[in-house]
Amino acid sequence: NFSLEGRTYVVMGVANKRSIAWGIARSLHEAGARLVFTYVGERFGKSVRELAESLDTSEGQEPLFYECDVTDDESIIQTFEAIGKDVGTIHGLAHCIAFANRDELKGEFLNTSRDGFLTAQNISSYSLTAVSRAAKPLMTEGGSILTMTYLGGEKVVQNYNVMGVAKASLDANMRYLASDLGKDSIRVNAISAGPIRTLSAKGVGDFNSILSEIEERAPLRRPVTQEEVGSTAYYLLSDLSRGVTGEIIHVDSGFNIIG
Ligand code: 0WD
Repeated sequence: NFSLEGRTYVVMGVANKRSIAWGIARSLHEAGARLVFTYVGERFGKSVRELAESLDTSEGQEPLFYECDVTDDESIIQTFEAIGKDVGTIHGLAHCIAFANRDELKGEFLNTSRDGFLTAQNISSYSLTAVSRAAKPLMTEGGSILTMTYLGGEKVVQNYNVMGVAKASLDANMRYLASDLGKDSIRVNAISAGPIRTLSAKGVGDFNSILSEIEERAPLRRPVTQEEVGSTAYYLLSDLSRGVTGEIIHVDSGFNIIG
């Protein structure tokens, strides 16, 4: 029985209905999970509340909301303390957060500033370490942590630049966390999603040509959807994947195998 009824998952990074985090949230919701959302800033707070209200929730599935800025250690600690007080045990967490300055997601990587480099690493990679540490005490029955990565961390993808280096860091970060947390029955994995048109994707230079290359060259000849990422997230966050940790699963229409 791989239903998520009676289980609670934290979903971080729903900005709007196009967010990958929202695809993951819907998939967990359909499997019966209770959802805890974190957001940054009141604008996204309003948006995630409106979205969550559209979910048809049964008893015990009522969503909860917390503001959490992952650049701030105190904010992370307070958020997870509050979640612990309100729901007790959590069974997993989806980390769907990344940021880089828009002007460094185009042109030559060579021009990346120290500040821009550190910002991308801080929000897009280190946050997984800090959040996992804060979430661990709530995973008293073991758990599953999921992050979102991209091919640009494995291979050079034009314009992805500083974010590619942050994703390479995130991938290693995920593996070291998997190694530390395995003894507590906590698994840590990543989904490497193909390009999906979201708010964050808008910041990447010439995103349209990245998408059209998928249509021309990926084995499935089409981009993936938030729902497809959601299905694999359900697999990784549920006991279906109980023997899997430290893994990156590509949900990318097979694009990563093409040379
Ligand atoms: O093609 C794509 N869209 C892909 C995205 C392909 C492969 C991977 N990904 C990754 C992204 O790099 C990211 O890690 O998936 C994750 C989710 O991204 P998304 O769904 O594409 O983007 P979006 O809907 O914009 O959500 C990212 C959110 C932020 O939205 P904005 O637009 O404000 O950057 O990350 C959150 C925020 O909600 N975020 C933060 N959360 C807490 N503290 C912070 C912060 N300091 N900064 C950004």
